Amino acid sequence: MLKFAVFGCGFWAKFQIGAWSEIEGVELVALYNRTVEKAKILAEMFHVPRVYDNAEELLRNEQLDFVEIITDVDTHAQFTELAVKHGVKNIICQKPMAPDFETAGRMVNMCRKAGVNLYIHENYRWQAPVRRFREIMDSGIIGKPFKARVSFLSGFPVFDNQPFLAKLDKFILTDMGSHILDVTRYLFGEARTLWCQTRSVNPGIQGEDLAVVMLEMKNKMPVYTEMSYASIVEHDSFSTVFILVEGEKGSVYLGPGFEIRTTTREKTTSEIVKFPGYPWADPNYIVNHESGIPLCRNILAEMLRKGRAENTGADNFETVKLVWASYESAATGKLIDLDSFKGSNRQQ
Ligand code: 89Y
Repeated sequence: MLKFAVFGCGFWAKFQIGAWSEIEGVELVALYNRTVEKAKILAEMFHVPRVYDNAEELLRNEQLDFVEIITDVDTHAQFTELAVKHGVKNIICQKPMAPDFETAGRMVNMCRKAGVNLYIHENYRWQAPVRRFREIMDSGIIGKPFKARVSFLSGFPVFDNQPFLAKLDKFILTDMGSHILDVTRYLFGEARTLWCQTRSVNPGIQGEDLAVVMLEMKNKMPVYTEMSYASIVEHDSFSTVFILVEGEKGSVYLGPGFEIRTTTREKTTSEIVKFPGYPWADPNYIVNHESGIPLCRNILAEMLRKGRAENTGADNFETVKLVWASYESAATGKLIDLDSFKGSNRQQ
């Protein structure tokens, strides 16, 4: 039985704890939140024995195999450092890893030097339709892929559940770009260059709510990605992603209703990807919330030395790099070479 604690009891905590509650072999022993009342609500819901409003006290009192940090992004580094100092050997941190590229780099290095495993709770690549999409693509039925589009266009009232998102200076690329660009890496490997444009469309929000990122992958594929919370479209992508990949022998399209359509010169076949629902999950986010379960299982397998985790800090740093290279490109109008991107020299 691995014992763990969760730091932060905001909107996403319920769903990440919900995912762990479906998994054998782990026990959530304590919750921390600045406002302890919020921790008490989740403690009651998930039968967690102890709550704290002091993170150091929690770390002093509890014997932990791992912690999961689900606090505001600005505090991820601070809680990571605190956990490292208290000898926690496995740290899972919510995406986006950090509020900027440099801090993410520091977190990865700090954990590496301390011999601590850092994992990032980045769930979109674990969504059932995305996993199935990759299986079909890898089966060879469409031949060698040569081009793709990864698209998230939504008008979902996202600020109702997560009002702080409207106050972020950097919004959609950090919030959704982290997912969309990570799915792009999961499906097509690393990128060589990117070029990005951003816009702010919704009135009254601080950051950008539209971004278009054009990548050239190292395997030479051009990949067009787009993300928006300003879109009024017939088929809203919330809370998944639509993907089209074209290959020499056909194409695969993941679209509305979790339907995957595979087209060759002979025919088009269709399958609807099915996955279970859970009482703790919000039906509007169901595919998103469900994906926490395979993600947590994968990290647990590595902690138990029974497998390799995909979402390591070092791996996710490559996604973070794409996010911040996109901001750099949007600000300068330049194509960014990713091998030489070391962060922005300009004042952000
Ligand atoms: O914060 C975001 C996430 O990770 O998935 C959807 C979301 O809740 C709003 O964009």
